[in-house]
Amino acid sequence: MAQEFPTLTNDLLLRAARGEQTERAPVWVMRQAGRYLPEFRKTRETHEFFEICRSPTLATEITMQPIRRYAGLLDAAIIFSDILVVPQAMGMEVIMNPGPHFTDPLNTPADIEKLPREVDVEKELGYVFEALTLTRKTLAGQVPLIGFTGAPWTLMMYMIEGGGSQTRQKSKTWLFKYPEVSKQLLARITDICVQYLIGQVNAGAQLLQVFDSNAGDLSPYDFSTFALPYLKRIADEVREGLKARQLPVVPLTLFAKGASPSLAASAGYDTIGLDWTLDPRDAAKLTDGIIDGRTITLQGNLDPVVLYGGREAIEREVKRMCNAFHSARGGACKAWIANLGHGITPGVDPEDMKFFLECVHKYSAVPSS
Ligand code: 1CP
Repeated sequence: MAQEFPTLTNDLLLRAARGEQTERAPVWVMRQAGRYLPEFRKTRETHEFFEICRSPTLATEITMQPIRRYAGLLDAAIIFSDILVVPQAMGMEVIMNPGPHFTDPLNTPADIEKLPREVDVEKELGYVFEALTLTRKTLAGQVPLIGFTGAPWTLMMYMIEGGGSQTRQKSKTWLFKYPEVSKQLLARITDICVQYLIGQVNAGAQLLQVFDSNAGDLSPYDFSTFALPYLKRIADEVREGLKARQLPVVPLTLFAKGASPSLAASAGYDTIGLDWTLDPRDAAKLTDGIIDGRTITLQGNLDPVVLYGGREAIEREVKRMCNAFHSARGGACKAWIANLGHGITPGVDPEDMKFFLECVHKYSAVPSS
């Protein structure tokens, strides 16, 4: 049964995620709690990255930083954590230095045997659940709280490469050389993601996002073989698990960066995230009706680098984005969650981020006449 939390006063995000028409587009930004904020850098001076993730008070504090700074302008909070807490829960050591680094990545298929067969998600990731519950209470219903996980393929890539990588050569080699072992690994990651996401809703998450940030490294065939089945399993099993536990069946978002929108949409999520290489009008045509004839909500998709272009460029490009999403929906503000096409980067001036949010408020509303 769901816990009791303060009533939500701004449900714009949830309405847009359900495909509804909204008075303006809800807006949030991937990595909104991050290094571009001086208050975040200050906290990081004295606290190591995963120490923050593991401390419910610190994680809540960081999650709240952009909500406080941009009060009334942001329409969602996203829990401060990282996708790499899942490999950590599977017994792998990850340090942030300054990017993620695995001390002992998977090198050969035999290394999979070193991973535990069963992972007690409640025990290993209970600190994320505590952070979600504390954040949800601290938000006091101001805006909905987003929970997330990395997608199986993206997590597998990190577990094999041992960190960020340009070519993904090691991890992609596994797909071609050891396809069956790769599928076993992907299935094991999927099992954990499912339990982890259900636990997040139990703890207070009101929408869930799956980050398949490395989807674009795969050909459409390989995406269909090594990413899609697991993404589908996550959507189906999370919904079933939520129903079985009498928890709210919250909206699900898939951000499969670089994947074809029609393939991504076929995974069955309520919302599909778009990067800036996609025209929203094309994406709407490719995704509409793919699942049960319904409208799939789109999220995105301003190029994050626009935020370095100065006020004139930000205003111009936000207007262009709004026009594109409006015309994708026949002139209405409907089934659209405004965001950047990927995470906000560390050099952005927080005042320019504020201006971006103000522009979305101003230009995403469609006059009613
Ligand atoms: O030292 C620091 O403070 C590190 C910067 C940082 C931050 C702020 C990292 C390291 N992770 C995060 C937080 C984070 N990561 C959030 C917080 C919530 C938010 O405000 O959005 C989220 C949702 C993530 C998810 C994440 N981590 C993704 C998926 C999203 C994306 O950007 O594609 C990925 C790929 C990661 C791995 C990761 N963690 C950190 C870095 C620098 C990276 C990317 C490394 C690489 O591939 O080169």
